[in-house]
Order: sequence, then C-alpha cells, then structure tokens
Amino acid sequence: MPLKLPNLGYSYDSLEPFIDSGTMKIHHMGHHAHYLNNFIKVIEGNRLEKMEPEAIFANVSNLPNEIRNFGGGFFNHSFYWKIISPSGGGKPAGNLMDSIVKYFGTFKNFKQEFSNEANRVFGSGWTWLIKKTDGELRIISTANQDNPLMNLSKIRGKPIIAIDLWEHAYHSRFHNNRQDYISSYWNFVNWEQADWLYETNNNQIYWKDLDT
Ligand code: MN3
Repeated sequence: MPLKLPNLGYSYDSLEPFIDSGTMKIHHMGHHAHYLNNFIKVIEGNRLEKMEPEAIFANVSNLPNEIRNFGGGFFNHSFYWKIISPSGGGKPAGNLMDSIVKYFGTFKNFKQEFSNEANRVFGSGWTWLIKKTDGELRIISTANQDNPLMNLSKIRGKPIIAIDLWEHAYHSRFHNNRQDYISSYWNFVNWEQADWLYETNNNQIYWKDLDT
C-alpha cells in the first residue's frame, strides 16, 4: 500500500479560476497530509497495513473510528486529485456515457441530479457517482470522510466521480456560495479517469490506482 501523499500530476494553480492555488496547496499539503499521517499512526505495524482500501472499508464499522475518519480522508482525497484535472470538463465516452443515459436520461439531466444532490448536503461531506455491483449507477452522498466503499454507507458501490463538499475545498474562492463551486465542478471533472474506473472489470479500487 503506497502510504504516501500522491503527486497531483498538475500544478496547484492549474485549476484556476475554479479552484485557487492557495486552496489546492493547503488541501493537499495540509488536509490530505494530516489524514495520511494520522491514518499511518493507526495502521502501522498491524494487519491493516497490507490490506486494500476496499477490504478495510468493507469492515470499517468494526474498526477504530480513526480508520473511518483518517483512512476515509486519505482515500477520498487520493481519489479526488485523480478525478479532477486541468484538462477535464467535457463529457464521458463510450460505455460510461451509455450507462449515464440509461440511468439518468441525458448527460445534462445527470449533471443536474448530481448538482442537486450535492447542494442538499448539509455540513461536511461528499457527493459521489457510484457503480453498484449489479452495474447500476447511483448518485449518493456521504457525511464527513465516509465513502461508498464503507459498510456504513446506505448504498455501496465503486466510486466513479466525487466532489469534496467540505468548506476547505472551496471557501477561499467561493465563500458561502457553495452552489457556484458545485456548478464549476463540471469544468474540471476528469472524465478520462471516470471512463477508466467504469471500464475496469473488478469492482475494487486499489491503492496503486490512486498513486500517480
Ligand atoms: Mn477535502
């Protein structure tokens, strides 16, 4: 398991004007590093150290709460840096697009439903597009640093895209206007990564998939 802060693969200022450079730097070097360092403290030297995130999160309700919070924070941000990109925006291709049309009618309607769900989240959390084991796509939200791989999630599935709705993700640029941050999200979603996640045959996400 690569227990290290992943490289973003792009510069802190490259998501301007949507996410400012200062926010990116603190989010990565500050928040993400904090989750990682605390996660390491709780799994170092025990059996969890060698487990994939899917396996840890599938049993998270029976593990110390720090695993849920710091492990979730570490995973969620590693996922987030890869699902956003300065070359993002646009739309998915191939099978993911077909599936979005199947479950949401149109791509435009999907974006509206995802944005509506994100706007409904009260307090800190995340909104996700997930692929269930039966292939169905669903939009769900999780509180704090929970994620859809966790056995505490009311609907579980493999994350395809996600938006971080904690204030630290957007407050310095958008202030209290979270709906504007949510609208701007569609300019930098990395659909190439989402397509790849959708296509991979298994329903797991491995640490190496998040290691840039
Ligand atoms: Mn965050």
